[in-house]
Amino acid sequence: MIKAVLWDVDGTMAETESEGHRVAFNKAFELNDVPWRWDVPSYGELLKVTGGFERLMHDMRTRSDVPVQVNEREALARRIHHRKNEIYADLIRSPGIPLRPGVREMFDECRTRGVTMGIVTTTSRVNVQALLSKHLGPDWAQWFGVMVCGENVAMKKPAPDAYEEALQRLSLDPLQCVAIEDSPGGVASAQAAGVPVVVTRSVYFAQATVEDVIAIGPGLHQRAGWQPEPQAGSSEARVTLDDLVDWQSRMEYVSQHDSSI
Ligand code: XBP
Ligand code: MG
Repeated sequence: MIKAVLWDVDGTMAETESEGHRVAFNKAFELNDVPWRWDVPSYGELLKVTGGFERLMHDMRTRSDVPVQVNEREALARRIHHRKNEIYADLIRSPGIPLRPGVREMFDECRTRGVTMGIVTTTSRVNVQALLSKHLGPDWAQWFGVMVCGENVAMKKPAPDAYEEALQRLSLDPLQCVAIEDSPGGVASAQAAGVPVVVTRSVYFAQATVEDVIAIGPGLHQRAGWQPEPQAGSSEARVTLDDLVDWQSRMEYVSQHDSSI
């Protein structure tokens, strides 16, 4: 039996990247009087760099209209990133971004059946707070037995640090857990810590190559389109905790390769 379900946040719990973080970054650029804007496709490329601050620093290295001094560049990036997170929290409050379908049901099922949930993310804690307080109410943190965010680790995903930290805090072995992820970086991070991974495809990583996961599918809300197929005979229309347990015990590793390259 699984002891803990470890959740990624952005892309997995909610589609927060395009209309959340990206829009907030663009607004923060505007308010900081810089002419940069990230459109939907180019932000998809930038998502290969995990962590909003790191993503911004990476993008700034490709631009000529940035402070020459590294410390000034970094200070500007910190200012913009801080403002971005404030704007992101406002966006999450209103108009809001829904949880992906099937996520709330899996949260409820884990709680009812006494399976610990953990948050393992490269995003900042304030962003998790904004999203989950909106959807789960003021006691949202009590839903989770552990929370590891970007600021809690030396190396963000795809490094294993975030998952290793969560396992250590929970005193669990990797094979007592399942990670739910959407991105290749997140998958790599969980795998490097030895945690079996279930992938729910997100908008930005719909095509991305994913290798050696225990299941991959379009989302927790439906049983169709999953590989391996969920077990027969469920009365539910969605993926359930029993399906996670079943995939975890079967350990039939599956891969999907990017067909666009
Ligand atoms: C995804 C990320 C995050 C967000 C921005 O995190 O890479 O960096 O895009 O967050 P995950 P910050 O999928 O692991 O939840 O600006 O707070 O870094
Ligand atoms: Mg993600």
